[in-house]
Amino acid sequence: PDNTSGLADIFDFKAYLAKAKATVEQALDQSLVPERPESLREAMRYSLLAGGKRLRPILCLAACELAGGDAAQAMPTAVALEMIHTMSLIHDDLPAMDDDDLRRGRPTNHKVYGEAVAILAGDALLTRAFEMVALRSPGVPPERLLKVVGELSLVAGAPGLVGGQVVDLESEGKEVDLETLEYIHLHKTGALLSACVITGAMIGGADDELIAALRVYARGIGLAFQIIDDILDITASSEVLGKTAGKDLIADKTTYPKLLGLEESRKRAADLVQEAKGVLKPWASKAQPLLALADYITSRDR
Ligand code: GRG
Repeated sequence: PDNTSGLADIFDFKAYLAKAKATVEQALDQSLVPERPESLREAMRYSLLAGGKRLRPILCLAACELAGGDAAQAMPTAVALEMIHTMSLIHDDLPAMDDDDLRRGRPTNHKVYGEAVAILAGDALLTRAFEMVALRSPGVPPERLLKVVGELSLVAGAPGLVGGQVVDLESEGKEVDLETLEYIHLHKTGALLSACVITGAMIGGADDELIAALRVYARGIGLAFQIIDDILDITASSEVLGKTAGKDLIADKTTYPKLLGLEESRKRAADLVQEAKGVLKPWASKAQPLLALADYITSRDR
């Protein structure tokens, strides 16, 4: 039935999220078979199946449906996006980078399997991500898959996550300006979030107009996501001096609240979300999951 009026128009986001998360968890669980050697498979599974909000795959599936596609066709790409996200977290936690002992409430990958295996598990997840798209996406026209591979290669590499991480590392202990801070966030976090909706939409057969709107949407929610992250670091640190917050205070990391103040940061995040939602207006009720996800990202408390 067409959800265009009356009570049927009330979108049950909680149910949507729970269902999407469950299907994603199942697909992630099935994505690492067969895998040899067993020790590598265990290290890959340890981080890939460690929980997390699964925001990236869910954004991908929602964008595919918005574009008129079948979400099941985008699932291998949704899994690929979570693999890239997970490998970036494994590598980010390494002693050579952030040197973290805990991730998602558990010991980090290298703490359990050692640095060499953690690096290789990350490498294997990154390459498996491309395999998911190129070789494990039945039924999707090859020209769409080629576009998805292109998009993923841009956001994972120097023009995306890796570039953002390098600028972040180079900025450590320095006062950076708003432009540099936004560069870091747009590359480290925004690029992959953007790829989620763009690749999902590509698989669903989106036209240029929808792709352009989704790029604006994704930039908005990506930056808002990071501003909220910075705000949560501060508010959490004033409650309990948690590990991340404590470390950030010591490293004197530049954050939005530091540059703009807490109130202005909150306002900036809210404005970005409004802008993101605004561009999807022409797609009306079909955009409901993405509209609700934009709110969810800014209302989260962890
Ligand atoms: C991709 C080739 C390649 C290399 C990675 C290490 C690195 C280069 C980049 C670092 C990227 C990084 C750690 C970005 C931060 C991303 C971020 C906002 C993580 C938190 O995301 P949530 O809140 O976490 O979605 P959950 O646990 O819910 O998935």
